[in-house]
Amino acid sequence: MAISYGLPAPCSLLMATLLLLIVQAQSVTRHYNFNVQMANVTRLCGTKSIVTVNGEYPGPALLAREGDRVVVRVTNRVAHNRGTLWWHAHISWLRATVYGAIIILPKHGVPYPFAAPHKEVPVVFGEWWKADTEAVVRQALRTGGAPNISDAFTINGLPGPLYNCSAKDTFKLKVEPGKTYMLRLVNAALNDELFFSVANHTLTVVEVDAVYVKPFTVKTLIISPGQTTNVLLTAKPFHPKANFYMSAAPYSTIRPGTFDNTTVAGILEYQKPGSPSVPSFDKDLPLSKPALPRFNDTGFVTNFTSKLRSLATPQYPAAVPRGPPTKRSSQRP
Ligand SMILES: *[C@@H]1O[C@H](CO)[C@@H](O)[C@H](O)[C@H]1NC(C)=O
Ligand SMILES: *[C@@H]1O[C@H](CO)[C@@H](O)[C@H](O)[C@H]1NC(C)=O
Ligand SMILES: *[C@@H]1O[C@H](CO)[C@@H](O)[C@H](O)[C@H]1NC(C)=O
Ligand SMILES: *[C@@H]1O[C@H](CO)[C@@H](O)[C@H](O)[C@H]1NC(C)=O
Ligand SMILES: *[C@@H]1O[C@H](CO)[C@@H](O)[C@H](O)[C@H]1NC(C)=O
Ligand SMILES: *[C@@H]1O[C@H](CO)[C@@H](O)[C@H](O)[C@H]1NC(C)=O
Ligand SMILES: *[C@@H]1O[C@H](CO)[C@@H](O)[C@H](O)[C@H]1NC(C)=O
Ligand SMILES: [Cu+2]
Repeated sequence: MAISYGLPAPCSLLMATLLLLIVQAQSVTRHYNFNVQMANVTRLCGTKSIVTVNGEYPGPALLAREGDRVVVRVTNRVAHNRGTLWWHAHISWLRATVYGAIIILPKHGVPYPFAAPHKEVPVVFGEWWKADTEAVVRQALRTGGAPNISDAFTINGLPGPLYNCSAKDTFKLKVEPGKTYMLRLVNAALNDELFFSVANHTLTVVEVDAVYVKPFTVKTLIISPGQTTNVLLTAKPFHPKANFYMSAAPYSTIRPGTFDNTTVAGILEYQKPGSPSVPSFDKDLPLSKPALPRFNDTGFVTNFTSKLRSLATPQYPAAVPRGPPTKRSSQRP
């Protein structure tokens, strides 16, 4: 840009360097240490142990000037840190695109409470608007109406073959016959609870929101926005000569037309038998599609959630209140 002022090149370079120095002199790096730790806090005449940062409640303020660099070193000192979680932006609707999985494996030498899967695969559901999402939320704020619904759901950012011009943007889960895969599902959609099913396969739910659950097997599961669910999927023992949709679609009790009622699909593909060193897959096999529940199937959702039980074995204890049994806890052993 300096060149456009007609300055000789070395001079413009010097100016650029000076400018950089000025910018660097003005912006600083601010370091913060966050120790995530328990603390006893007394409020309303009662004391309880809560999770805090640096023992402070609320936690410390992060102060920076626009242009600064902020380095936050987070040390987690509380128990039970493993599992599938996720991170996302919290300004306006940036979380429509600014999100990702956080995967915390158990400590070395600590096994899962189930046979170790052959592979682990993050499967992150999202929502896609063709419009600029900031424009969508601005319009909603201006008019006071509901924001426009999304145009598609995505699996790992990919809308897949059921949407216009998206076949090339399809998530593919490539499996070997007989092997077990752990899918770390994250629902990063902004608003929608989603049904999820893989055609001709079952899913064994083993963890929800980073807490082990008593395993149970379903053809379809439901996952709320913000929730995570780990499932085990065991591939068929032999190549099935078919490919399989893995689909997600919303659950909603509100009027059709007021939510995105589309279906996203990825494809489960089997490695061809007798594979050479480079595995090969056949994308032209017949495709099997799962039958998802009707969008408003509340009975299904109630059934599903009633199956969720903390694992609570001696090796993997759950922090269950140990007080005298209440009516509710005696009804639900
Ligand atoms: C909270 O209080 C309990 C009971 O007095 C004590 O055992 C525990 O160490 C305290 N925790 C912290 C973080 O100070
Ligand atoms: C929201 O949807 C309406 C109706 O389809 C459309 O006219 C409008 O441009 C959309 N708004 C944005 C921000 O995309
Ligand atoms: C998909 O493409 C077809 C053909 O171009 C068009 O008629 C239809 O409106 C498109 N659908 C969406 C949801 O954009
Ligand atoms: C998938 O399941 C459907 C319905 O149960 C069945 O008709 C079909 O044969 C199965 N396909 C494969 C490849 O297993
Ligand atoms: C989605 O809702 C619209 C509006 O109510 C309806 O026309 C369309 O058929 C629905 N699509 C699906 C896949 O349910
Ligand atoms: C689900 O929606 C359909 C069509 O809108 C309606 O006929 C049916 O009664 C609804 N079911 C429930 C359980 O609300
Ligand atoms: C709920 O589960 C029961 C028992 O497993 C089953 O008979 C029933 O059909 C299920 N209802 C729905 C709506 O899925
Ligand atoms: Cu959030």
